[in-house]
Amino acid sequence: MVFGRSSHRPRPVDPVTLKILVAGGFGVGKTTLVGAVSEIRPLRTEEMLSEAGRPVDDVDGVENKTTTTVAMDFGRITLREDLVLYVFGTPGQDRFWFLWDELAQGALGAVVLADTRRLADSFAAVDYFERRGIPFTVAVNCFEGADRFPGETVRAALDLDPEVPLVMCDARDRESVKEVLVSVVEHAMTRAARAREHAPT
Ligand SMILES: Nc1nc2c(ncn2[C@@H]2O[C@H](COP(=O)(O)OP(=O)(O)OP(=O)(O)O)[C@@H](O)[C@H]2O)c(=O)[nH]1
Ligand SMILES: [Mg+2]
Repeated sequence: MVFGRSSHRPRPVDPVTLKILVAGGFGVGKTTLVGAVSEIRPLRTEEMLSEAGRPVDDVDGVENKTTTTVAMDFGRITLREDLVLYVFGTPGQDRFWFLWDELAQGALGAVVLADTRRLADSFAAVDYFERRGIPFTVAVNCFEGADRFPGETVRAALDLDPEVPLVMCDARDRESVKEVLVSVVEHAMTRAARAREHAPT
């Protein structure tokens, strides 16, 4: 009997790992989204919202919010046996913008989470990814009590290119968040394939 590696044994696949960013305005549910979908205990960097921060922390619409992300969220999700996503949540407040360039390095794509009560808070994230050519999906986090708008209205308000996917989601729901992530991956893959087609040979 010969011991050793059998050529017949199915080889475990090395999964492709992709980095996805989750961005959007203050309190739209980024930390919630990463926590809902992650299969590992998510890394969080939450700090208490303080009295001192009250003049600059706009909690209108998320009055029950007691903490805010000061560096990033990190989670992992296996979408398929051969496809693993590392999901990085960004801090929502303007004063942490300096961290974004670091977080965006090597990202395949992004989610811009939006709250229809405070759509303008997500403009900056849309601009950021457009300017850097990073493919993104806009996901409207449907908070209870927030008016539901047709996708076209949100699209127009955010001035999105027609190719940018827009989906409705519940950031607390794993399956809903998975659909958002699948949308980002598909969109990024389509864009990459198109770029390859048009690349000079
Ligand atoms: N009702 C409802 N509440 C939500 C939903 N998503 C998030 N929340 C709540 O909204 C608040 C904000 O959520 P976070 O996940 O901390 O938001 P964030 O975008 O990470 O906030 P920053 O990091 O401070 O920018 C929390 O109190 C959540 O429990 C949702 O879909 N529905
Ligand atoms: Mg957060």
